[in-house]
This record gives sequence, C-alpha cells and structure tokens, in this order.
Amino acid sequence: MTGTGVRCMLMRGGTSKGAFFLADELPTDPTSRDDLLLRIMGTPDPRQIDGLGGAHSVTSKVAIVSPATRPDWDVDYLFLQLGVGEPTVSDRQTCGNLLAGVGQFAVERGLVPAGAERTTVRVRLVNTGSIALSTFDTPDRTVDYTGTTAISGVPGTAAAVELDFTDTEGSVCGSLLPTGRVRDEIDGVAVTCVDNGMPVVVVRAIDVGVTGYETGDELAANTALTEQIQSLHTKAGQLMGLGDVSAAPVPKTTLVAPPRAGGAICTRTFIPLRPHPSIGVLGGVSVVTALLLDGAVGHDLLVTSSASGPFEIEHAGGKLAVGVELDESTPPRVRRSTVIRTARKLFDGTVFPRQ
Ligand code: NQM
Repeated sequence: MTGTGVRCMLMRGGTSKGAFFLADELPTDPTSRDDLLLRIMGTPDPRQIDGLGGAHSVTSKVAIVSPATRPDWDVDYLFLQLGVGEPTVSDRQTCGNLLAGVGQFAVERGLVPAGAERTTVRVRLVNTGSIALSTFDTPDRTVDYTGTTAISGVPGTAAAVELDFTDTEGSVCGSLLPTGRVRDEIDGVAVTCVDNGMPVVVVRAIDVGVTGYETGDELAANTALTEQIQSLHTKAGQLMGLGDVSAAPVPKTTLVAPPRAGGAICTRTFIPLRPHPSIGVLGGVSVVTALLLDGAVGHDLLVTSSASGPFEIEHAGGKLAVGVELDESTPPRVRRSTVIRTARKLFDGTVFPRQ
C-alpha cells in the first residue's frame, strides 16, 4: 500500500480528532499497519507537519472499525494512540471521545443500517472488551452532524451523540480498584488508582504542590511537577498490574481540587505527562467513579446532590458532565456510565502516506 492512497475519514469525536479506517482497507499484519499509520499521521515529527496528526496526543489518534465478530454487537472499534514526537503506536487504552464518531462512520460505510430518525450502534471496544451504545440522529436514514449541542473545548454546536457504557469496570486492569485498595501511597502522596474503562491515578492537587486551577501552560512549565507526575505514572502502572508503562499512555494522572465553577469537582489531567486540554471521556468517568467511593482520595471534595449524577467535571477547558450509576454492594459495582458528546465528519477521501 506504500505510495498509494488509503481510504480514510477524518473525524472530530468529542474533544479529540482522528483518522477513521475500515479494518479491511489497512494491512492485516500489525507491524505493517502501524508503520503505515505512523506515516499517515506524520509521526515522529513533533509538528506532524507531513501528516494528518495535529501535534498533540488528542489529535494523533486512529479508529479502526470492522463488522462485528459476534451478533451481540454491531461493530468492532480498535483505538490506536499514535505518539507525536515518538514513533509509538499503542493499543493499551481506548478513547471515549473518538468513540463518539464510530457509529456514524459505521453507518456511512454501510456496516450498519440507519434508523428512520435515530440510530443506536452497539460498539465493542476492542482495546478493553466492553460494549458501548452510541445513539445519534439519522433523519431520512442519513447521518446528520448538525445540531444545537455545545460541548466544552469545541467551538459552536453539533448533533448530540449519547454514549452509554457497560462492563467498563476493570476493563483494562481487571478490577475497579486494581491495587485492591481504595487508597494507596506513592512517593508519600495519597492516591486512588481506579479503572472504570480508563486506568487513572487520582491525586489531590494540593498534595503535589499546586492548586488544581492552573492553566495547561502553567502546569507544563512546572518541571518539578512533571517529574512528580512521571514518577506517579510509572509506579502506579506497576501497582495497577500494568507492568512497565514508561512508553504507555496509561495510567493517566488526574489532580482534583474543590469545584469553583458550580461543578462537582475540579480536575487537571495528564496524558500521561502532558496536560490534557480538557479530560478524556472514560478518564472522566473513572475519576467520578473513584470520587464516589468512601475513603477514596478526593471523595470529600465531590459536591453532588444526586447519587448517579450527572456530575459536572470542571477541567482546563470547561466542563464535562458524566453519569455513573454504582450499586451499593461491597465491593461496589458499576451499573452503567453515560456521557453526551458531539462528533463531525471533517473529510472523507484518500490519504497519501509519507514514503
Ligand atoms: O478517556 C485522552 C481524549 C482522551 C481519551 C486521553 C478519552 C477517554 O481526550 O475516553 O477520550 O486520556 O488520552 O480523547
């Protein structure tokens, strides 16, 4: 396929942007596939100037979609995180933001028929094994991306995409509390390690010497903080059973602080070392799940009037509202998690990879 074009749809999904492919239009061998994707995205040039990537991890993403392997769902979605300055391709996490475009892509490519007004696509997240339902508008049986829903971090409005997750609990690490405890200590700092679809280390901002209200640039400029986050990332990865995570995008670290804009909690997230402009979807769901647990780091900071939300997570770019339904058993179980996103088709055509 080198030198020739590959069919590709560029989509914004939530606050991420990525290249969407049908699996059977890419090489089947993962090594050749990853080599091709690196050249398509322009990695490892930090500017990704010769490819589709946008020089940030939230715009250096790939979704590979294929027909379902079982009748229990409609399509398989494999997410790949491509490095920006490093030639890495990782399948160690999924992405709930790009997921917001998967159902529409499946309809546009003819994998799933559109409903008369609305369509629900059952998507299997190949990276984690869980299933998400994605529901979106299809008036006249065609995908309509236009609408009146605004989400923080994206200018303007678009059609709402409802995402509903089940079986995300422990889907990367094996259990909701992968260390077996609701609270651990790393480098003398109290942390809660959680996995409700995304492995996350929750830390009080004040415990690492910041307020939790800094801008991304201020956090990025704080080299002592970056070193601390790196150490937390590496050691939490071991504690969570993820092994050597030095080149892996997970676990994420989320700093929490009291809300100050009417939300349930204020957050600043690192993916894994660079400040996130907002917060990931499953990252946000995992943080809220942790905060709901008695004894978790930050539990006392959560401001909420309802047991299942929606919980408005304040982040560096605004707010993300998530719903998390827990049952009260011991240990607690997650019934479902929900979030509203928007998505948009940016182009559909042929991409020509760098030689
Ligand atoms: O947590 C960024 C994003 C994500 C992932 C990241 C995501 C999620 O903002 O489900 O969406 O945490 O790497 O898209």
